[in-house]
Amino acid sequence: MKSKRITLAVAALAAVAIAGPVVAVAEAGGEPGPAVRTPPEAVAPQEQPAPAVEVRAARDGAGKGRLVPIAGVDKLAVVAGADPDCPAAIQVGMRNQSGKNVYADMLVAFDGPLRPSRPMVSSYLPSGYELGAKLLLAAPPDVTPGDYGLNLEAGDERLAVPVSVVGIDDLDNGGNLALRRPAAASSTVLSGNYPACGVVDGDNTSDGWAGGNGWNDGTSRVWPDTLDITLGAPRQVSRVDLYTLDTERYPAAKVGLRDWDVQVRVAGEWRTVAEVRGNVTGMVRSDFTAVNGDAVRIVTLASNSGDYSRVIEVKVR
Ligand SMILES: [Ca+2]
Repeated sequence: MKSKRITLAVAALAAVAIAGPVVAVAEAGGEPGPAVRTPPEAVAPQEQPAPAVEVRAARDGAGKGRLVPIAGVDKLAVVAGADPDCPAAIQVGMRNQSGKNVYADMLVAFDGPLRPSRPMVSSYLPSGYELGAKLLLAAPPDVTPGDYGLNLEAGDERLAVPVSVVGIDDLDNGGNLALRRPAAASSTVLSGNYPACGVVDGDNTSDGWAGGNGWNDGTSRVWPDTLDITLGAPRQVSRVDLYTLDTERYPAAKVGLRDWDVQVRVAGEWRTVAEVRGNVTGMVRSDFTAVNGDAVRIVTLASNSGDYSRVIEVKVR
C-alpha cells in the first residue's frame, strides 16, 4: 500500500535537511570543444529546497495508545575529530499511536560532551502518522572516545540509542580504507551542500545528493579536477570503487562522471593505477596490481553533462 505523504516545512530546522536530488541538468551531448561559449554559471547546481521534516503514515503499529520516539538505527558510531562538514547523521522522530491528533514535542539529549544539532523536534502529528527528521552529531577532536547515549523523549516514552565515539584508526570500516578519512578537492561548489568529505561518509546512494552526501566541484567546464583521500598511513591498495550521481531523474549517463584516472600516492609520488573512460553507469570498480600507498586521488577528466564532477562515494580496498 502506498503511504500517504505530506511534507511540512519547519523553519526551526534550518541547519538540517532531508533533501531530494537537486541539480541542474545540462543538456547531454558530450564534452564541449574549446570553442564552446556557454557561460560557466549556466549549469551550476541549484541550492537545495527549504529544509523539511517528513510526516508520513506510520510504517508499523508498535506503541499502540501512545506517542513513541523512534530512531533509524539502534546504535551510532561517531569519529572524533571527523570533518565537521560531514557529521554523523541519524534519522529520529516519533510515532503517534495515541488515537488523537496532537502537537507533539520530542526532546533530544546526549550524555557527555556531545551536542546534537537540535535540542528538540516539534510538529503537528495526526494519529497514525510518524515524523522523521535528520539529527547531526559531530565529535570534536578533544572528545574522549567511549560510549555515550542519545536519549529521545516523547510523551511518557523514552528511547536510548548507544553512541560510541571512536578514533579514526579504531573505526570499524568494513574493509573500506577510505571510510571517514580526510578528503579534499581541488575545488568545491560554494553552496556547502557538496563537500569533499561526502565521498567518504559511507553512503553510496544518490538519495542524499545536495544534502552533503557527495562532492560537486566548483569550476564548471574546467578539467581536470582532483579529489584526494588520505589513508592515515601506507596501506596495501588494489581496488577503488567510484560512485557517481545516478538517479532516475539524473542518470549517470547524463550527469555522471565519464572519464577519470585513479592514482595512488606511493612514497610521495602519484602513480596512475587505473583509467576509466566512457562511463555511463552509477558505479565503476577499478582493480589493479596492489601498491603500498598512503593516499588515493581521483583525477576527473570529463562528465557526461560536460560541466561538473559529481562523486557520491569512493571506496578503497
Ligand atoms: Ca557519500
